[in-house]
Parts: sequence; C-alpha cells; structure tokens
Amino acid sequence: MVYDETGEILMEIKSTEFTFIKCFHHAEKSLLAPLVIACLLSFGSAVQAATLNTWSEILDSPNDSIQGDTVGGTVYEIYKAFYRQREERIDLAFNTNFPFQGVSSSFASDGYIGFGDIIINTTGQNLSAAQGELFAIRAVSNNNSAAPNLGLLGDVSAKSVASQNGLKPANLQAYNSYVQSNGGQPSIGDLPANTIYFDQNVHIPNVIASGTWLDNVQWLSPADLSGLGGPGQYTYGVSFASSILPDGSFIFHWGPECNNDVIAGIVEKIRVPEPSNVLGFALMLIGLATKFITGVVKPALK
Ligand SMILES: [Ca+2]
Ligand SMILES: [Ca+2]
Ligand SMILES: [Ca+2]
Repeated sequence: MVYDETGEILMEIKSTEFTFIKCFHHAEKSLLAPLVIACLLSFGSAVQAATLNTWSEILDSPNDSIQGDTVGGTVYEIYKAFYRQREERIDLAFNTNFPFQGVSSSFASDGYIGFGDIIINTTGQNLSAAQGELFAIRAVSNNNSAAPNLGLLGDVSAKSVASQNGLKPANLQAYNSYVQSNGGQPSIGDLPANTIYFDQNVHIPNVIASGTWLDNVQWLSPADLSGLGGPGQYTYGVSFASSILPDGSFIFHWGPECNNDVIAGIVEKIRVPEPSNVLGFALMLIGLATKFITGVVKPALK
C-alpha cells in the first residue's frame, strides 16, 4: 500500500503509477495546467524505453469485470494489452474474453454490446482536458460510435455509451467500489482504478462523439500476433500508420461499450528517421568514401 503526504491511501504499487498519481494530486490541488503537463512529461520519462519491432505488455486486473451479479472472469474480462511500433505502423492488441464481434445483451438498449473505440491521448493532459484533441480508432461498424466511418480519426471528442449498454454502477468510482466489494481488484492497465486521469464522477468515455477521419486501420493477422497471448479467450488487435501520431509518450484506453472492464496503456512513440534522410545520409557517406579513395580528402590521421 502507498500513501501520499496527507496520509491518503493510494492504490498504486508500481513507481511509475505512483509518480502519475502524485503528479495529478498536486496538479489538481494547485489547478496549475503547466504542472499537469510537466507531471505527464516527467511521467512519460518513466515509461520503459521503447524499442522498434518489440511488443510491450500491459497488464490489467484478471478479476475486475462485471457481468450481471458476477465480478471477475466474465465475458468482458480484459487481461492484457500489447503495444508495438514498427517503422511505419503502430500495433495495439488485447488479450480478453470479449469477442471483437461483440455480444448480445438484454441489458443494452440496442440489445448488443460492441467493441468500443480505442481512444488515444497524445496531449500530455488528462482526458477531460484533451477533449477535441484526441485520436481514436473505430474498428467495428456494430457499436454505438458516432464516427461515420471506420478508421483512425483526429480532433476527437469522446463520450461514454456505458449506461445505455447496461453498466450498473453510476460512475467510475462506483464501478471500482462495486468490484472491490465483490472480491475483485479493479485496475485500468497502467493506471490505478482511482486515477485522476479519468473523471471518477462519470463513466470513462469509450466511443467517438466527433472527429475528423484521417486514415484506414487494419486488423492484425495471426502472423502479426504470433507469440502474444494470455488467460483471455481471444487475442486480436489493429494497426495504423505511425506517422499520424506525434513522437513522444501517449496514453490509450479501450473497453467494450459497456465499460464492464477497461484497460489503459502508457507507451511511447519513438522517432524513426525518414527514409529520404537515411538515403541522403548513405549517399553522403558514399560520396565521402569516394573522396578519400580518390585523394580529394586526406585522412586527418597518418
Ligand atoms: Ca480486467
Ligand atoms: Ca450497443
Ligand atoms: Ca480493468
């Protein structure tokens, strides 16, 4: 258990999460926006170093989903998220019991709980402050997203459709309490359940309310997902053009439309040299080598 200087219990265990919470507690009290940004930037520096073409794994509690009166291990349970940056693509994948096609539910007003949109925040601010500046992916047509087309959108505002899809607790705080009082341990991937990255007094926004379409996304193939897995029944994911996102740390989150489990990851997009720059540098080296060989440039050391 971790406590802050006022004696308040923080749920965090990992040092990076502790830094995050401490930052937001201070920033929230001081109401200084620059401090929020500074905190997120410092938090970003705590993100494990990103390596091209290597998957990183984000763990979620294995028992913080809700289905009817059941807590933990339900059809909505999310166990892991995975993140990988290739030179031109970013891949996001999930290990979960939730099928990407969604599930029928009598608790949903439309009788169906779909795959929520994946919300991406590159602003260094909490989610409420970043509204209108988010990126997001609508990957399925059978959900309650307001995005008119599938794909990756920018300038996104996100909204929650959790209540209309049958979520019982009134807000995130109530959801966490419900899970805890029924023997589960709520978490939101890299974020603690009581994070102030999300407004605890409302449901986590889980679909696109508005935005500008930017590009198509692709579902990852079984070969792309090779080596990934976990306790969940399914592992699947999407990829999109890495050039669309700015370099640096960002936070993404995802869950089914009902928010009966949610996972978030704090990851980093690293700068990849432009192919033209690499080519230019190679040509420069070839030119320099030619000059050495032809004697135009003499080596400094004899
Ligand atoms: Ca979970
Ligand atoms: Ca629905
Ligand atoms: Ca969770």
